[in-house]
Amino acid sequence: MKLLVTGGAGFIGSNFVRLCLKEHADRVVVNLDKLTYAGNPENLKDVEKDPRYRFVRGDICDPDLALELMRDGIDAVVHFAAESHVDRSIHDPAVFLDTNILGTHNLLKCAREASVSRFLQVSTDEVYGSLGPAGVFVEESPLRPNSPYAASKAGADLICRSFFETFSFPVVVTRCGNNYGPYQFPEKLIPLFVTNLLDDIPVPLYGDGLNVRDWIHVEDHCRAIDAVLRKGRPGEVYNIGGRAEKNNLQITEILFKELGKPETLKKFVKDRLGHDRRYAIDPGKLERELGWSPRFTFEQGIKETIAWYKDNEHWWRPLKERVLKTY
Ligand code: NAD
Ligand code: TDX
Repeated sequence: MKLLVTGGAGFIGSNFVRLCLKEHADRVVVNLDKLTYAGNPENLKDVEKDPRYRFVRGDICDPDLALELMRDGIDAVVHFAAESHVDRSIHDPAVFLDTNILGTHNLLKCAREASVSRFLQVSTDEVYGSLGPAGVFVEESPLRPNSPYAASKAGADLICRSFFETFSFPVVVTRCGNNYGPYQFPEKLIPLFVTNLLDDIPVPLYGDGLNVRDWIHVEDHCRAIDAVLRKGRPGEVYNIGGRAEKNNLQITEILFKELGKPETLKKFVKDRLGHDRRYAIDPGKLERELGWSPRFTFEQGIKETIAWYKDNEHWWRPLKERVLKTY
């Protein structure tokens, strides 16, 4: 199977490309990535010479390039490329609309033209909006996105839906919770806090620190995407989650304990605008229909992740500079 992976130089995309090459000898992977501030060829250094892997630097909004790549025997598109950071979308929404909505439409249009037989849209639980203290997101939950990022992903999901309903184009959509693991850009909560603490720099907790996210190890997310790619029903949405709800203060306490750091490094700061209070995902459909289940508990996954950042300072140190320069 020949895959076009978009955004494969980012956090989740690079973990997915590595998993594909390692576990599926029959797979060829073309990685289309613009290398924005979040894209990093270092993430796939270990596979760059693999004859089954090809990197193409380019924009998913470029119609000629996308069509040319897809016409070169692509069987399926796995679409990760996106602007992905909520805080940046509050600061400047425009690029989120260009990449996440128009870019997705461009890929769908080209994939349809090239008769690609499967298109997997990697989406997020944030399209469902925010929950109160009870309840979970199911695939039928209404889309109520609150940040420009979430709205742009919801827009992309709906264009995907329209391609299935209108053209019978075989699209599947996955919606996952918060990922953590190796190669995550250090602007997101866990890698930001871990790398700050390793340098004895205070960690900024937004608001009261009680916002809840549903965490999943990136490898479990990638295995779920792989299951949907192989066995998911066209036109369907599959929620992905690790049943590991934690508030930000609990995450912070775990990191402080694991790294042996003093409470004085904990700093409450002004809240994020429109900060969603709680996400919780029911991954039951994926478990029942496709036989997926997570391999990592949060406790095991976070220990391994902290160890990875400790051992890979050469990877994250230059990116900390980049976080500051690109805002
Ligand atoms: P990331 O920001 O680490 O990586 C995004 C990648 O997309 C980068 O390599 C970047 O260079 C590339 N890219 C951006 N704009 C592009 C363009 N116009 N053309 C080509 N490439 C472009 O993001 P991530 O955290 O790995 O997220 C990947 C996908 O998964 C996104 O679609 C995101 O919405 C979704 N998602 C993320 C999470 C999470 O917790 N990180 C959870 C659920 C869903
Ligand atoms: O410095 C911080 N302090 C803080 O308290 C940062 C960066 C975050 N937070 C809080 C905000 C959230 O409640 O931590 C929580 C997690 O924040 P992020 O890591 O920015 O993730 P989130 O906004 O939940 O979105 C993530 O999960 C869903 C990804 O960035 C999205 O791409 C994905 O769709």
